[in-house]
Amino acid sequence: MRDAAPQTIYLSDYKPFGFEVTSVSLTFDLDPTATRVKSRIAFVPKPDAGGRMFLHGEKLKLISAQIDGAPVTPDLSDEGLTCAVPDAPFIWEAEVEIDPQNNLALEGLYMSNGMYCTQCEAEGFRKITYYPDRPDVMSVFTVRINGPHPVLLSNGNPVSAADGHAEWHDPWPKPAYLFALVAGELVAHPGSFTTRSGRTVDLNLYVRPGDEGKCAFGMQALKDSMKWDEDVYGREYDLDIFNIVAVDDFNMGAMENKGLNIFNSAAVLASPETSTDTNFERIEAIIAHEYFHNWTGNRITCRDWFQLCLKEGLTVFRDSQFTSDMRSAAVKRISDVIELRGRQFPEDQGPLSHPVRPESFQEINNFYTATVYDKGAEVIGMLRRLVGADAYANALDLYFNRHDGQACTIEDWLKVFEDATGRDLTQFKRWYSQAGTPRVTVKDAWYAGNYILSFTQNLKPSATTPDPQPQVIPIVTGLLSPSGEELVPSQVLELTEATQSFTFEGLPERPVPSVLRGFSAPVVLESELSEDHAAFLLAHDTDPFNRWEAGRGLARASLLAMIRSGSDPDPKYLDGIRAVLGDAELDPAYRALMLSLPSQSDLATALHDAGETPDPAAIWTASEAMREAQAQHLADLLPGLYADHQITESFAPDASQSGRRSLANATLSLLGRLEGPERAQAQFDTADNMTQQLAGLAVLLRQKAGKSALQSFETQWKEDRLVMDKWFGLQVMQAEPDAVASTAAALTGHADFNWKNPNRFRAVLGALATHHAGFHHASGAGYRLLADWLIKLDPLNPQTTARMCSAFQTWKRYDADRRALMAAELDRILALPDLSRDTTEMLTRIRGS
Ligand code: B3K
Ligand code: ZN
Repeated sequence: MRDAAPQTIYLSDYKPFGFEVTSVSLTFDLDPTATRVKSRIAFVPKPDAGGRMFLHGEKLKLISAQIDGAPVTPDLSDEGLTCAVPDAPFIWEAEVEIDPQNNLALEGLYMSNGMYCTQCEAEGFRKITYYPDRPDVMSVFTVRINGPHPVLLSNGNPVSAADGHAEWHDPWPKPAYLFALVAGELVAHPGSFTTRSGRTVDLNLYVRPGDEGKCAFGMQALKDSMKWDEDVYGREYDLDIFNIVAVDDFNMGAMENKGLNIFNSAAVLASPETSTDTNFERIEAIIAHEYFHNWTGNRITCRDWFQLCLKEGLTVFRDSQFTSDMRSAAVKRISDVIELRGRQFPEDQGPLSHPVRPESFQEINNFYTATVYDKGAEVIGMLRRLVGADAYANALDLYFNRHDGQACTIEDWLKVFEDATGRDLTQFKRWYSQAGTPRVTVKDAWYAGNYILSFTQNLKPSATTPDPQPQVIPIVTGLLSPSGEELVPSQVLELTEATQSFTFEGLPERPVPSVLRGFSAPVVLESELSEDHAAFLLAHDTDPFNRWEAGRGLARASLLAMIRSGSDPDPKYLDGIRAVLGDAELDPAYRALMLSLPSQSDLATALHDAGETPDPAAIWTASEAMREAQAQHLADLLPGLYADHQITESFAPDASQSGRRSLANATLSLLGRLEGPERAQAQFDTADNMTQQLAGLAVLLRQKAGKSALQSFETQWKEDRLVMDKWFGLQVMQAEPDAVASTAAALTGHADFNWKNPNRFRAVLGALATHHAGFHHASGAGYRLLADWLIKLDPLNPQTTARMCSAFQTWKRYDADRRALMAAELDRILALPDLSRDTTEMLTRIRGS
């Protein structure tokens, strides 16, 4: 039965563990259904240890336990064991049995395609053996693995290996969540990296036989990341070996286990024929992210899980910097902001809203959120903007020097910045404790050569932040002359009060402001400036982000007017993007982004913000009409743009080629509306890379001319599970709203719909949830189908189920009929007697009172 009153954990209740752990030695005798784990752990009681010790442990069969060689009989519960212990240093030994093959939650030790692997963050180690499974307990691990598999891996450096066993030693103290073990028939794609101090590190990317051809890109991304972290952060790798393993069954993207990163195969395997440009860029970023965790997460870890943003926000910020350096900074910034608005803003403004550092949780896995990760990274970006790049670099050096080997808090992090810069960060800290997206309004005034910008900030009270206080908001602002020159270059205006004005003196004429350049703070900016002003910035702004943002603002305003009153698309917007598209000096990737429209759920958010009830069908119709208008308005440019951005040289997944493909494919989709499907069919038929093939297929599906292409795609790729995930997902994404639920339902009946695999599950049901007009179809069929599948998945894999519940987080925005339909599905799931703690917490928060 479900726990009637799930336990809530509070940050304010934090207490250190009563013992030091000075060494851990583990021996695994691998067996699919009866793996034995022997542990030998050296504990040193702290003065107030109190003679009893609690160790976490879940779903373990205890075979034996000893203290200093004498058998003990601990008290067992569902959460772990309690045992009387000496008040002097002692050795704990235990043997447990676990069942990896039937572990379908993919947490702890489990099996994927016959291979053993682990996922311990956040609290999975307790499913492997009894242990103080909390991040502030750090220790040195030695691991022996006995098993017949050719590859036996764990953390650290190899000590010995022979037929049937391997031993690993990790000299760096680490929390248990960074433990990893892999065993199986794997092949290595090897590499090597020489650190700046001249040490040689062996690199390996381990994959299933058959995937060897998909490793080269990931290996290069790893080397690039290692070099970048040395060059930019002065951080060198610290073991003799760095292994990455690709696994098909994985709940998220990847995991930064010390020296043994484990990756969802979708987040590491790449080849031109099977991966899109978007895949390549994402893979490069995730490899960097996990590698960067070696310092920001592993060497310096979190004291408790409330501090998750300490490692995640910082590491996302670092991987964004890396991608900006490797590719285009402007394109990366725009993509990050699209992502933030698409995922984090709805979370921050709905029932799942929580501070970047939450203060309570029931299931920590539910807090690996866009707020902790992406807003957490924005907070670091603001800090860097406020103190400046040099002071940021000094503060990071101090952070690494002061806290290496420690489990830290946000207070430690901010203190480093205060000590390095002399700045008081008391008010800045509110970014970590207050939930919600601040709204900033701006007004301007002009008199006698003075130009005044007045800002107001406002944060809506919420359950976790009932009495919000003003935050420090860095607003990067520049002023342009009426003829489009940069009159006052970008500077940081620090908004600290609820209302505050900034005056620019001695200007020859009334300037045109460009506010919140580079999206310098994660806020909603409401400007009283006109659409002429936006059109001017779209034509002239020197800040590439704000130039794009001006276009996006015009598109949004026009779409909202079309939704509300059926008006025509705004010619100012269409003329503006026409000028940008025709400017061959501009990066093609940037021009492609100019063509993209605000997502339909973003439009729903905007309507909701304005106090209106979004109608998904009307939003769909307006978005389609705007696409048609783009196609008509750019008709004469499109064939040339398509032809000029074809690539004749051999495939490279770099920023330059992918930008050209992205613009060509954006024009292909518009051309499809003007000309019919022939051009897309030709591209599909002749494509030698997945980006082109999939873009061709998408247009064919949208034109309802994709039947034979779908079949030939399936025939060509049926053995490639990652490509088949795309095949499953695309059909749902490209369906008309009326057909989304039935298409998804039909796909769940396909012989290859292996729903226990999270990638395949997400390919179909995740696509359903993100198709705004399809999921929110008035029939309620989308809601029902998703709920049916969440009900089916929850008993096996609570983590992925709970994560996908967020599809319902905006339910209260919609009309009474849709609200009733969604509430009924939420209640249907919540009524299940054995619903997991993960899903119960998510749905209870979403449903509200
Ligand atoms: N730290 C892991 C995420 C673990 C999620 C556990 N539910 C991957 C990452 O952020 O790098
Ligand atoms: Zn991370």
